[in-house]
Amino acid sequence: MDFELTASMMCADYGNLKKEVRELEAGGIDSFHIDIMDGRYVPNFAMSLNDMKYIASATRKPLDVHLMIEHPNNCIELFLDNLRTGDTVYIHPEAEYHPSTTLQKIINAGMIPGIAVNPGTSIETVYEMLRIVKKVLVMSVNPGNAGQMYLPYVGKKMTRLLSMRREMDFQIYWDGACGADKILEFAPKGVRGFVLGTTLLFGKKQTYGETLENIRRLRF
Ligand code: S6P
Ligand code: MG
Repeated sequence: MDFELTASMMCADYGNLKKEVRELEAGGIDSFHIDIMDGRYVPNFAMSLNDMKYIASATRKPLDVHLMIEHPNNCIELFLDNLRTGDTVYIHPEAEYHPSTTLQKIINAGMIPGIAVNPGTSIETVYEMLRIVKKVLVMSVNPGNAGQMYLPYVGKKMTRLLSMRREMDFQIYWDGACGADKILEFAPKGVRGFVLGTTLLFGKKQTYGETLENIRRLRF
């Protein structure tokens, strides 16, 4: 089964970031998920511009930049100028007055445009943006922290979004508390990728390579 695995780098060991990137790459990770926070849109400061720049310089794999910041339009060039064609940038529509303007900037810069949809945000409120974006990052935890509990009501939204892909051209990604059970259930239904954090990838006794291989070997 074809699906993407991306590593949530806010969960990495920052004392050994270079080694972390190298081991994740060697283990077969598809991309690096960068959780940028401003302490206002979410009550945390996980990663910022310099962390993203460093990881962009340390790997040729795609970056998956999840902007949890207020009014990203005010400073999005700082991020776009340091990314590569084909990297993804997600914004939260609630954090922006004119999210379609910001998404257009992402497109014009050659990046893949995405929106992140909070657990409490209904599809109706982001419907028109589904025509613009290529990726929808469905949050199955409230944004801001790793290591939270899965919010089961998000499953229904995931299923609804999957059915809407017939009329619109976007892929769905899972962010938050992603365990093997979620991959087993949702990859066959068409969820294209999964962000791996503390639930499945980081802080385990096995190597990243072993964990990623086990996921690829899941029996669907
Ligand atoms: C949360 C953030 C996520 C987390 C990821 C961590 O605000 O967007 O990307 O880093 O969910 O994974 P886990 O398995 O610890 O929930
Ligand atoms: Mg994220």
